[in-house]
Amino acid sequence: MNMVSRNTITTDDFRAAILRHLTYELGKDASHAAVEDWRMALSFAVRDQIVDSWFAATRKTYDAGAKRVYYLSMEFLIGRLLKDGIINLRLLDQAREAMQALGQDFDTVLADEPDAALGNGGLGRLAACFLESLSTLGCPAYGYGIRYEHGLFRQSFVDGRQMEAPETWLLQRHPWEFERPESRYRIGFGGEVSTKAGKTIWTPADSVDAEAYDTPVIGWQGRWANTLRLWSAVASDGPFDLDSFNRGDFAGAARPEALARTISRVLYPDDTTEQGKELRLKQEYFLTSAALKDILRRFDSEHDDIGKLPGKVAIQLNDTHPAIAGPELVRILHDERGLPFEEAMKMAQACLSYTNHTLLPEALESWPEGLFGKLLPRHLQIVDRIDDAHAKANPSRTLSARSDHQVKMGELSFIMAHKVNGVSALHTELMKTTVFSEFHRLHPDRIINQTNGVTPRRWLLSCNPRLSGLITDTIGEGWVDDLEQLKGIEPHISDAGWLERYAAAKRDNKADLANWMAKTTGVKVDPAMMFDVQIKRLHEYKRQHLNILEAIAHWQEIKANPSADWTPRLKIFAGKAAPGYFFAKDIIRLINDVAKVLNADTDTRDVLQVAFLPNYNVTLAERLIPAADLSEQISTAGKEASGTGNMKFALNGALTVGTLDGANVEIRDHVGADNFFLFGMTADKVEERRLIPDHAAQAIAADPRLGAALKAIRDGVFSPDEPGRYHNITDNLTGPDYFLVASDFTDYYRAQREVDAAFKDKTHWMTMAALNTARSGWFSSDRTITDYMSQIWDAKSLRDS
Ligand code: NBY
Repeated sequence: MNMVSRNTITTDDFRAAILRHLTYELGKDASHAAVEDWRMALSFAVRDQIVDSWFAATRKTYDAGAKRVYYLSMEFLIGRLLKDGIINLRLLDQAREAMQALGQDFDTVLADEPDAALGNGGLGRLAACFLESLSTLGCPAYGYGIRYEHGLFRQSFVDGRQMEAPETWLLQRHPWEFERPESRYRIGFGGEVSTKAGKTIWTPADSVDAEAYDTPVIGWQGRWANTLRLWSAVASDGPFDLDSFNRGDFAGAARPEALARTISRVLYPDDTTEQGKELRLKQEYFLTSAALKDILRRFDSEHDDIGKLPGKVAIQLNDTHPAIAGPELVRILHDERGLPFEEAMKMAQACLSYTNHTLLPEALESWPEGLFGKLLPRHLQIVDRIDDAHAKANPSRTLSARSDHQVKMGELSFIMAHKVNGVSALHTELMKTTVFSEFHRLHPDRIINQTNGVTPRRWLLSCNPRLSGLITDTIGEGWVDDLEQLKGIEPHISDAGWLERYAAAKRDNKADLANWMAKTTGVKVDPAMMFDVQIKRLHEYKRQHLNILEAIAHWQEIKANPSADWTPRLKIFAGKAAPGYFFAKDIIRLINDVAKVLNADTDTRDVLQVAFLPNYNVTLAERLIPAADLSEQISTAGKEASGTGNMKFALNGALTVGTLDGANVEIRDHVGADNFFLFGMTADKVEERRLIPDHAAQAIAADPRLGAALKAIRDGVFSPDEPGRYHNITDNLTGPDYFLVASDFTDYYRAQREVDAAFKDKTHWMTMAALNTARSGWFSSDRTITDYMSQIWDAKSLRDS
């Protein structure tokens, strides 16, 4: 491994490059430049360096005639890119020094960058980590997505309630992308299907054009760069209708363009599913069709035998959102290129693979056949032929991509993929026994597990410089792209001096967070408190309400005995609720109301506080995770497919309080059961428990603390101006309680008191924290991607060629 810790460009040359961009690209004089101008100039100077290795990688791929991986995803939650680029190019020292020499505060310039939130949560962030690992590993790859004008909404609170405002990351110029007007494809919708001379012809009624924007994705040490290609929708027939314009109808003249652009206007903010929304299906087909056209154009430019396609092209479907790729590829190969149907289908299957991210029934995509057929008439016919071919080759007819007048995208993806993967060991086993059990019996080799991972460049090296500095001091920097090397710190943990340095990094990170919170939210907290963090989308299965119920019960216990030796704790929440998910929004408001009462209570506030930070995004996660003592991973077992935040926390030395769900199971296996606070029912027990009609009532009767906490909510202790405000929540938790909050409460409360006791012994706590860091190397997305490459894509690294 290359041990040079600094890029070879000099600070002076780099400074000159920044000034050159400021002057000639942005047209600004240094004495009049604003922070934004400096950020752009710095970004362009960094980008120059990226472009060189980007071209080199492209050239190598062409020269080798190599297979490429295409990652199709409706979401890429990339966050800020400037620091990421600087770190991977090892330009941190030069960039800091150059900005200083130019009289600019480096951190202020970095903080000026908008957070590109082109995703909802875990699925979108996973796609971003995967792209970075693909580049680090030197695997030729493209990410294909949509260039949403507006990403995930901005969240604020008014009287504790979530407010949504449009997100506007493109208001300023996005310095990382290159517009590619020459890469433009026509995407058709609707219309008619006819046959002529034995050939089927689809004549769409409407169309929009997809225009490409490329962002280079640089890997560690700048040794390889791949492309994230995002599609923007524009009107097929030019920017405006001249006839209308000439008649003086200016609004009408602009209408076609406005209509076309709607397709890439905004990210759907629902992290389960937007069932049956026509625009959503249009977006899915828009992405998929543009990507496939681009893939085949690239293939045709290098090869003249379509039979080679599976050897040169691997297409990964990030959940079912791009599942229309199955029928679309068959349509192209059969209708347009004349392959026999079954051969076209086999070839498509050999190229395609599918990742499942959820078992929640309400999140499995299906489309009413009327809507589907109206928008994609030819594809509906092809879905039926796919079903016929599948049924002919296999004994069972019950397994169908079309049933109950719906097109089932999970089933369709399963049939059209040569590999189907889950995202944690438990989730993959549950796929085999629940949603895909019959398919699994028919195709026992198709389902495989690929436990998720996270990129250590962003989620340790960049976000936690204090800890990564200590690690590099201790074992060198090989860990950055070989994370299992973290094991090398384990022998040092018993050294009191070393452990003190580990503890100091955490302490300083917490102090930074406390200062930042005081500055931005006015909330004053003592960094000596335990920082207990739950950050993720709001969802009943993730059980933020279990966490706040425990806070209430604990508060009541402290109030009854205020002078006891309580462990001071700050509970931090952050996360967005889908705008139409009213129950989740009630949970946010409840947490904010509880925070108001607890934080004002002079009897208890020295030992228990609650803060809900607004507008959770990648940047906030990078700030919170290094400062966390405790990571809340408390989903109802069997419901969280994997989780990836759980991995980031463990890596950064937060201990987990968690259920045996998703990748928690594997985290506990790796870090050791002694260094993990386990509670709650297993997935099997959850299913059993739900069969008891009054499971919630029984749990409440058995635990007076739970009853008292629920009563306080119901009586309006946290909403005195409107006592009934949370009856919807209490009615649910005392009644159906599908996610078993009440039934898991008692064991959760017990585990939290164990956490309190453990936190008092600082040496023991820090030892456990450091063991979490040392043993989390397996959760690198480099490991995940290496396994996808060999087990799914049959793709090779070209980095060292
Ligand atoms: O994918 C998440 C899982 O919940 C989490 O356990 C896992 O770690 C992560 C990566 O594998 N799923 C997720 O984030 N899903 C979405 O964001 C999502 C977004 C849109 C839609 C459905 C799900 N949709 O139907 O529009």
